[in-house]
This record gives sequence, structure tokens and C-alpha cells, in this order.
Amino acid sequence: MEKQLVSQIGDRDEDLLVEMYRQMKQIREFEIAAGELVRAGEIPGPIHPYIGQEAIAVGTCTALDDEDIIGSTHRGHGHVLAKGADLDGMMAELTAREAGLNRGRGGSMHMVDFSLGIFGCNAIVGASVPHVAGGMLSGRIDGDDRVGVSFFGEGAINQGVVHETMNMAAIWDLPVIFVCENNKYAVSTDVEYAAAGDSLASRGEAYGIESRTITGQNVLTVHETISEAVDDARAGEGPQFVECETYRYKGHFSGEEAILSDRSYRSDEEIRDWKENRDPIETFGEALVESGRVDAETLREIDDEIDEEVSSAVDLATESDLPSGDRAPENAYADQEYPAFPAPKYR
Ligand SMILES: Cc1ncc(C[n+]2csc(CCOP(=O)(O)OP(=O)(O)O)c2C)c(N)n1
Repeated sequence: MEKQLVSQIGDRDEDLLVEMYRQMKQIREFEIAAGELVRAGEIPGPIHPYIGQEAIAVGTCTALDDEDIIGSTHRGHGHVLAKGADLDGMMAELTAREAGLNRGRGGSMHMVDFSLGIFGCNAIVGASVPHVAGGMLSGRIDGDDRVGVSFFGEGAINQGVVHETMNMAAIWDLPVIFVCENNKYAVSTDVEYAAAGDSLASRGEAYGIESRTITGQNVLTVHETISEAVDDARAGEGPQFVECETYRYKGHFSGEEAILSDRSYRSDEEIRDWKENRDPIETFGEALVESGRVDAETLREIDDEIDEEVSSAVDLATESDLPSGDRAPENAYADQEYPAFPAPKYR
């Protein structure tokens, strides 16, 4: 993969290349720190680590305009960070602090920032898929040219609501890009067992949606594929489906290792193979240096900056105020207008 990456790097914009590396690294370090906070008892509830899948969030979100929208999953930290959410606010959201992105009321699985087009993470498998399509229907009615990306796992591909949404998006030509992150396992159920048919992309094809399967471990392949899908969707060619083959290094949720003991559903060899041979950050960093476009020293500086950024976010997340009990009813009812979208951009 590294060789292929070197040729893909070619004469691409250096700022974009560095930004992709920085974002992937930031997501990984954020999640490593979040895992430590869980173990320290600082996070109420579990998290679902995205480690190993970073190239999909970053390759996708770097292909979007700021005004475009995303809908995310229970494994959403990477998507939200890549779309530009505030790292301090996210860490403080995990520890349920008033300084959190959603003032500590949502936590890991419910991070939202409408101002950045982030329609929200969602604990219900497949549930944010129709949210994005609804947003795109509204955008079409308003006459703007935003596109929406719906991230979901291969487990969600069997959800009825995902099929209803693909059908409606297809008949109404909605500019939705369905990004299916196939990390092989829905909790412990192997996709080979759970999904009928020849391929996941054939689910999209069944609705007449242009559908592709790519590696999710190569950030440039993801970026190129999603960029094409975005161009087509924005040009009025209707929804697009992209299956990204990937792997999560960690358990389904932060407590998995503690409860599984030796009844694991996947082998150490399999995990090691993905980590050692297809890691999206390692391979990209090595290819950047090998291509001569970015030197190793620059990457090290980025790593150091991210370490500092993350450790200061952890300090804020552990030292700032918890919401006071008497404010609990706040946000239970809307008392003001919440714009569902940032200001529309008309054609
Ligand atoms: C409607 C619904 N059914 C079941 C669950 C329990 N559940 C949470 S995550 C998950 C697996 C999801 O797998 P996948 O969509 O492949 O995403 P991944 O966890 O692999 O990222 C399940 C079954 C749920 N949250 N919502």
C-alpha cells in the first residue's frame, strides 16, 4: 500500500497532505487519551473506539465543503473531529462537563454541532442515515447545493431504515453519500455470516445507486473516491454508495476486553495483520517521507503538537465544572429557534 500511496501523493497540495496526516493522528491520540480516561473512571459510560478506521473519516471530510453535512454513529469521535469539532469541547463532553461540546448532556454517542454541519452521532444503529437524507431533502427544497454524508457500519446495512432511506434518496435524487464502514464485525458477528448476497455494494446497486467498494485504509483512495461521489451528487446525479473495507483495532466498546477473556471472536493474528500491514497513519506517514514531499521532522513536530493539544484537553476535561443539578431541565424543551443548517448557500 505504501508504494501505491507514494505514487498517489504525486504533486498533490502539500497543505492538504499534511492536514490529512494531522487529522488522522489527532483522532488516534484523542481516542487513546479517551480510553485512558475511561480506565481512570473519568468518563461515565463506555466509548466505542474508532482506532484503525481514521482514514475514512479524514479522507471523506477533507472532500467536503464546510457547509456540507454529516451524520454519524456510536463510533463517531473520528467523524466529528474530522468535520472540525472542537477537540477541547469533545474531551469535556466525554467527561460530562459544562465545558463540553453539548454542555456535558450528550456524551460520547450524542455529540452534535449544527454550526459545522454535524447532525449528530447516534447510539441507535442506522438512525442517523435518514437524518442526513431528510436534511438533503430540505436542502433541495431550499435550492442549496450542499451534500450530506451518512456514515454507518456494515451491521447497519441490514437495518430496514437504511434501505428505506436508500430507496427514497434514489427516487428523489438526493445528494446523499452513503459511506458504509465495513470493519467486519457488528459487535462480535462476522459480516460473512450476517450479510446475504455477494457484496455490500450490491445493496446500493439494487436501488440504482452508483456503488463502489474501496480500501478504507488508504486516506488518498478514500479522498479521491469521495471527492468524485461528492461532485456527482452535487451535480444532481443522485445518491452514491461507497463501501470502505477497514478494521477496528480495539474491542467493540471500551469494556470489551474486560468481559471477553479468552472467548474472543477474532484471532490475534488477524488483528496483528491489520495493525502491522495496513495501518492508515503509519503507511501514510512513511509514504509522505518516501515521496520527499514532507520530511520526518515535520511529522514529528505535528505529533508533538497533537500530544500537547490532547493533554491540555484532558486537563480541561478533568478539571472543569460539572453541570449543576438545578440546571438539569435545561434543553429538555426548545425555547429558541435552532437552525438545522448553517446559512444556506444558494446556487
Ligand atoms: C437498532 C439497534 N440495534 C442494536 C443495537 C446494539 N448495537 C450497538 S452497536 C451494534 C453493532 C453495530 O455494528 P456496525 O453497524 O457494523 O458498526 P461498528 O460497531 O462495527 O462500527 C449493535 C448491534 C443498537 N444500538 N441499535
